[in-house]
Amino acid sequence: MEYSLPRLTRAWTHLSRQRGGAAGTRGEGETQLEVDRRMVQNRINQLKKELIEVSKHRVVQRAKRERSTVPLAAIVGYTNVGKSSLLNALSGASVFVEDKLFATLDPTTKAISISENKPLIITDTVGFIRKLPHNLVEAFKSTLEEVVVADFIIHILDISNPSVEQHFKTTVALLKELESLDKPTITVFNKIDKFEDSIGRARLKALYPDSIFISVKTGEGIDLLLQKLKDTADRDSLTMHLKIPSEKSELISKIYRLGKVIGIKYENESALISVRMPKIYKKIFTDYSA
Ligand SMILES: Nc1nc2c(ncn2[C@@H]2O[C@H](COP(=O)(O)OP(=O)(O)OP(=O)(O)O)[C@@H](O)[C@H]2O)c(=O)[nH]1
Ligand SMILES: [Mg+2]
Repeated sequence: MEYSLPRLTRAWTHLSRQRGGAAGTRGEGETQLEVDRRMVQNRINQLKKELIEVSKHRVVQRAKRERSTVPLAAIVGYTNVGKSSLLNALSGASVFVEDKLFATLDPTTKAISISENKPLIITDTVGFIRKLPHNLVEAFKSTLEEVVVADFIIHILDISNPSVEQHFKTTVALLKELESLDKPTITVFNKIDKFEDSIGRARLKALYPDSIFISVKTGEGIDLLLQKLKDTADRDSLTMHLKIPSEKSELISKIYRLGKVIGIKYENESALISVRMPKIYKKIFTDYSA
């Protein structure tokens, strides 16, 4: 609309036809073109207001999730590989968590229960592509931030796409940019219903031994993925209570970088910190257990 506004001269006949004789909307002395401009400008203003509301809502939701101790997984991958389909399949395959905390999650985020009393929040992201146009990076930022705050990553690929290995590299490069490469990652090859090449499949299995092969369409392998999610959530993230003396305060920023700080308070020259962190980092802080 911002693009079209200065170009309305030539388009106004079309607009007025579309509006179909809305007589009376024209203010005194206003030409048709002025009316059209005013209408477009009003629409732009309205959409901008709505966008601000959307991003406010997302910030609030994200802040809530960051504070919560529920593990958070982000589904990432090249565009069109089946990320959104997978999110729907996962939330369909498991019991929805009835909890006030999750009642207002935005549509791209679902809370599932991977086993008794073990909720997991899963969030969809925008499809990664090879060369993200620079002016779009800003627009995608809020969805990419979901990756930054995630406890672990579900990296999904379309096995039936001949460029699957290129897609793998593209996503890994973006994860690296988001400093999320060292998070526990589950590699998932989707659309096996469309891929009959058993040698090709064996080759991928050899290249990515921890990967899982699924079809969101037929449901094959979804149970394996759920099991893997459960294992990863159990195994790879834990809550630690640390006591950092003031002379080691440089560790605090490291804790913030590696984990999700749940609480922090200062007491007698020390910081007492509760943090959820991938298990792999636990050893760094063994000397500081509170
Ligand atoms: N044959 C087959 N098609 C699938 C499977 N999973 C998803 N699809 C189809 O793949 C297409 C893309 O699925 P989406 O879930 O929208 O993919 P996405 O990764 O969310 O796409 P973007 O959000 O655009 O990046 C849809 O037409 C799905 O129906 C599968 O297991 N097998
Ligand atoms: Mg999608």
